[in-house]
Amino acid sequence: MSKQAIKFYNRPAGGWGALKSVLHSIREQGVMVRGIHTLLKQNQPDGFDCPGCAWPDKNHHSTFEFCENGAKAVAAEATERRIDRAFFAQHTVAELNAQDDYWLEAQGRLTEPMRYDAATDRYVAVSWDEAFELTAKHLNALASPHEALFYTSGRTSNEAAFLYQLFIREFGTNNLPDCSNMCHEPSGTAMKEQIGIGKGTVTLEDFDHAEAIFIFGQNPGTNHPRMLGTLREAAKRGCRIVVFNPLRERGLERFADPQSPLDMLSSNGSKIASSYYQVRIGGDMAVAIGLAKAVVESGVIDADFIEEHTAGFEDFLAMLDAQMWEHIEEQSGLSEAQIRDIADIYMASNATICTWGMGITQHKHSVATIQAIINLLLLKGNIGKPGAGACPVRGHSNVQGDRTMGIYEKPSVDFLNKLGKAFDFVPPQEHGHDVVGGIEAMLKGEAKVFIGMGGNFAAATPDSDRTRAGLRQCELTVHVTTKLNRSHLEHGKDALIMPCLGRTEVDQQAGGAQGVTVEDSMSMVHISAGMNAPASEHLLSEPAIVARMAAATLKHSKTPWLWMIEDYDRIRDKIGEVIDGFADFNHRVHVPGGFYLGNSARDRKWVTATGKALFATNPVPGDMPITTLRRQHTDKQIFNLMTVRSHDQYNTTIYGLDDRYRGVFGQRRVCFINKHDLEKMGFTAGQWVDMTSVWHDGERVAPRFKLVEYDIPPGCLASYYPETNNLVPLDSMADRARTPASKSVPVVLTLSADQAA
Ligand SMILES: Nc1nc2c(c(=O)[nH]1)N[C@H]1C(S)=C(S)[C@@H](COP(=O)(O)OP(=O)(O)OC[C@H]3O[C@@H](n4cnc5c(=O)[nH]c(N)nc54)[C@H](O)[C@@H]3O)O[C@H]1N2
Ligand SMILES: Nc1nc2c(c(=O)[nH]1)N[C@H]1C(S)=C(S)[C@@H](COP(=O)(O)OP(=O)(O)OC[C@H]3O[C@@H](n4cnc5c(=O)[nH]c(N)nc54)[C@H](O)[C@@H]3O)O[C@H]1N2
Ligand SMILES: [Mo]
Repeated sequence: MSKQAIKFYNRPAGGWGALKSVLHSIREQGVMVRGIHTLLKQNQPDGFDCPGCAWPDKNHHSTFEFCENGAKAVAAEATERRIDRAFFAQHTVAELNAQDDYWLEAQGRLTEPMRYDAATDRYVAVSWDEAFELTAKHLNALASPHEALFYTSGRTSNEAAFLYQLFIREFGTNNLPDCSNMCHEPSGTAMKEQIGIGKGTVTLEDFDHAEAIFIFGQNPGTNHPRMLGTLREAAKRGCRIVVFNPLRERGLERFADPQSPLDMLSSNGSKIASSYYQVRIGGDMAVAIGLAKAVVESGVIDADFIEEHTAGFEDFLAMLDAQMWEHIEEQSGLSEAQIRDIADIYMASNATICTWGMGITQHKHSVATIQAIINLLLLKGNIGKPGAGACPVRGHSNVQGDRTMGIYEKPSVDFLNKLGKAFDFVPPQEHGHDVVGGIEAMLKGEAKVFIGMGGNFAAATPDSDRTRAGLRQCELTVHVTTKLNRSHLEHGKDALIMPCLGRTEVDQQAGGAQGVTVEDSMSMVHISAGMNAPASEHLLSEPAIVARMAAATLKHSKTPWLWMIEDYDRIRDKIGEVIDGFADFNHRVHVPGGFYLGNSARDRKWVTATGKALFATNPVPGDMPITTLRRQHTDKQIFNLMTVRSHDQYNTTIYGLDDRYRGVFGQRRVCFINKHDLEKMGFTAGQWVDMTSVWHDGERVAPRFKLVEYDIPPGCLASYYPETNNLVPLDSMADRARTPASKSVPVVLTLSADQAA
């Protein structure tokens, strides 16, 4: 572990530092030989899909694509460390719960199913049959199937997800909250309404043809490192790359590609962003509207496209006309002149891609912001032509596929009808709970059983104290999981841990070793097969866990659950029957590289109410939550806090305590703050502060963060998730999409009572 330090980082992202870090994580997990062998099978036609992120790789081809954080994800799964019943006998749950997330993760892979024993406050071993029977007993004892919540995190394969949603719907509910609710939900909501499909319209090849790429609210150097390789190629061709981010993120400035000897030998790597705009937190909507205003004024639009393919243009023009530059400047933090410069880049480009991440989606106005970005693309016909399009960059490696498979609390009638027909049952029609709704239902005692297919619900969700109280009130919590995490310790009255195989491991079933499939951020579907020996002989695959849980619970099901999992081709045949675009699935998925699912908007087929792409007319918000609060509390200095990822974490999984590119070492409890704000508050860098959120229903506190002076706009702060999740109020969320607004948390800072290091 590194010593605590704050050091300015001025080298490019990637480079030797990344190589060093990979070797370090492999060594740390004790898996030198196996680790390297495993890495060589990552994203290969005969290998497994990287569990790191959802960025695609070219045709799943056979040259080794290096990615530091993908390597960390793999090393973490392939670790030699194990926790078994002896481990749980040594520690009470209260003791384990006093440990931090880094420690919990570092204990290694879970090896056998465990059940909570209240008498000793310990987890004790239980057989799989007993675990499934206990789950079935609780589920069948509920007054209504709607009293159960079934969460999904986005690593779950298509096959497991398909079986899981089928089980849940045969059980009788659409309560399928998932990590998407906290992630790209607003992208789906916004795009479905405007262009008729909630997925990105570009493929990786489009990045070879784009003349401009606009990157909003994303930190690929850490979260999608392979994207930097793509951006580097584009930059080298002369493509203009414009970045919008309150923080100066190193990976977006310079990158040394470990694949490139020249980059590795130069001390400076390659330049990525041609221009970098430090917008104010939540200011992107104002930027996009300002850009549209400038473009329309100049008249450089694609009039034929607008005429033939869009609706709502007149209303859109009227809305733009009513927007005042003063208001746009104030909200965006950029000047009119800067916005006009960017508009010039946009107008000069014949093919522009806009990408975005959590810096856009995790705000109150996220849906409207994404719609403003889509409006901008529509103005120049930048959807459905080579080198152009909308690119929401997904997080979890199969989060998009899970949605495609029906992990959704608001399924369409058409989907339910097909599912019911294929499996001869009547699916429930009423919409279910999303993440926030599920937490509220637990707190009201209306949800009593929580089942988590992967993920870490207790840590990833907002308003941690409340969420955890909700989980503790449940009759039963069940977690299908690979490693120990907070959610197993903030458990229900009865609780089960069901350890499963990871993606790098051989999944042996009656019909032989099985592969599973995943869909990346650009709708490519491919097969993934592990090759490591399972971490323990007691592990089951996710599909097997779902099938056995379903068989134990659903006494009258006509679905041949156990037969389906003998050979996953059988599951895929059914997927082909139910899900659009998956006809002949088994045949197509075995073609090396997989297949493209297609995208209607890319073909300029608009599956919307009007049959056209829609210009949305949301104006620049007059009521940003932070502004309203500042007006109401003139006695307080209210900051806008964004909760972001460090370089050494995967969501709630903490791999290490460094955030190399931001110069933070050996620690995580830091708060990035502007120099002038430090002066204004009379604070100095290195002091400890407590953060208290300002909200209508009381205070929430996160104690002790070290102040780090940083290049960030005034009034804005950044700190890591999940340490700050307790500050995010449950009802602070995106309009319409209900995504927790974890990138705009109003907080005040006070010096901590204890200033000792
Ligand atoms: N190694 C690693 N890889 C990951 C993950 C991980 O934790 N670790 N997580 C995965 C998941 S699930 C996801 S969703 C993705 C997340 O990947 P990102 O979308 O990159 O997520 P964040 O780290 O939350 O970073 C958001 C970025 O948005 C900026 N930002 C915050 N607020 C605003 C704003 O108002 N406007 C603008 N323009 N920018 C803003 C922040 O400064 C930061 O650079 O990564 C995936 N990949
Ligand atoms: N404040 C704040 N909160 C956020 C965010 C933020 O930016 N700020 N980001 C949000 C986003 S974008 C997301 S996607 C969510 C993430 O929320 P989740 O998806 O719920 O959280 P993860 O941390 O990715 O889940 C990690 C756990 O997954 C389990 N796991 C790992 N691999 C496997 C596997 O192969 N199978 C199974 N069954 N389990 C596995 C391990 O036990 C590990 O502990 O968090 C959200 N929360
Ligand atoms: Mo995510």
